[in-house]
Formats: sequence, C-alpha cells, structure tokens
Amino acid sequence: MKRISVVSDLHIFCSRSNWETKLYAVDEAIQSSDIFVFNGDTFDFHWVEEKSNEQVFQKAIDFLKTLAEKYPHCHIHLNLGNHDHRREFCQLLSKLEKDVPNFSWHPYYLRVGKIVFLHGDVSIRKMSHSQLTKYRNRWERKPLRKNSFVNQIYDVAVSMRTHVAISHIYFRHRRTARNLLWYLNELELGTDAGISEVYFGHTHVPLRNFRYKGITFHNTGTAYKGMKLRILRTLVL
Ligand SMILES: [Mn+2]
Repeated sequence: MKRISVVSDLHIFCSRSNWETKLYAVDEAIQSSDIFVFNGDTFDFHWVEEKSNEQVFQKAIDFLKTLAEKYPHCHIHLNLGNHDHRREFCQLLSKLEKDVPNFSWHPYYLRVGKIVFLHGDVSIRKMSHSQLTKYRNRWERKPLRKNSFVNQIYDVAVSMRTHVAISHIYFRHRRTARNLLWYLNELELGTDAGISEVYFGHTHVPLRNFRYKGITFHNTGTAYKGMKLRILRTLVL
C-alpha cells in the first residue's frame, strides 16, 4: 500500500491566492506520503507580466526541485492546468524530470492503479482530448497583463466572494462528473479500464465522494482567497 496525497489550484504567484499560507500543509502532506500529486494550476502564469515569464518559470522549477530534494522518499507528480501549461515551462519540466529521480510531470493526466488525476478543465463542457489541447493553446496565447481591467474585476469578484457563488452555480456536480467521464472514456480511462476514483480541480468547488456511474469523484478546492482548499489523502495498491 502506498500513501498518496493530492492538491490542486494553489495558483502560486497569483495575488488572489493565499498560496503562501498553504505551503506548510503541502510540506507536511509530502512528508507523510509516498506519492504527492499537484493537480494543475499549481502555478499561475496567466497573470504574470510577459517580460518576467522566464524568471517566474525558474522560480516554479526551483520550488519543485527544493521539495523533491527535501523529501526523496516521496515521488512528486505535477499535472498541468490551463494556468500553468506553457510551452517553455514544459521544456524546463522535462529537464527537471531527468535531473530529479523522484519528480515527474504530465501535461494532461496521471493514472495510479485505479485512480486518475487530472486538472479538470474538461469539466466545463463536453470536450475531447483534441479539443482540450486546443483549449490549452488558446489559454497560452491569451494576452492579459497584471494590471488589466479584467484582472481588477476579478480582484473585486474574489473580494466580494461572488466567485464562490458563481462557481457553485456554474459547476453542478452531476454535469461536472458527466463531462469528466466523457473525456476519460474517450481516452479509455473509464470503469472498463478499472478506474474507480477520479481526483480533479479547476472548478474551485471542493467535492468529496461524489458517485456517478460507478466512479467516485473528488475535488480539492483552491487556495483562492475566501475559498476552501483541502489536501486529500488516500491509499493505493
Ligand atoms: Mn484551471
């Protein structure tokens, strides 16, 4: 049996996230696990000035390297999400994976036994894998500067907690599970393939033990201010 922990949507580097206050819990979870999964949007490169991209990518790499070297007994996996899937960052991750034996990264998903971990941006609508790659590419090209009007609107929404309400209305559990399962079935990662648990993020709505068509769904929430983050633990053979 292996101890496995997962967290998503830390949104490190984003001013709307309380990520710094969550690092102690992340550290503790890694220390007490054999496998640790960062389940997408761990870093938020979307709101970073383009000029400083390189520096921020390096900071993210240093963060992962430090953790992996501090806890060599734990294998750290990084799944990417729409806010941290960036081509140059992927290249740095490939290099890190070669240099650090207990680190791996995955652009779309990770399977461990009967569990699938994925960021969950496919839960917004019925999406095939090729549609997801297009969606991620669009995110990569989305130009948004740190002090833009949109960013300020988001700041207001988060501070007024309207983001919480909107997320709950928009991301109904059943619809979310249905869309996730539709995507996974296309990749032959459904119940027929022996999958019984799915861990995801992206919606920022925490979810525990939601059963849908033979699969149990879990969401670890987000470090966004005013919202809930829960590092989840399980065991795997
Ligand atoms: Mn996301």
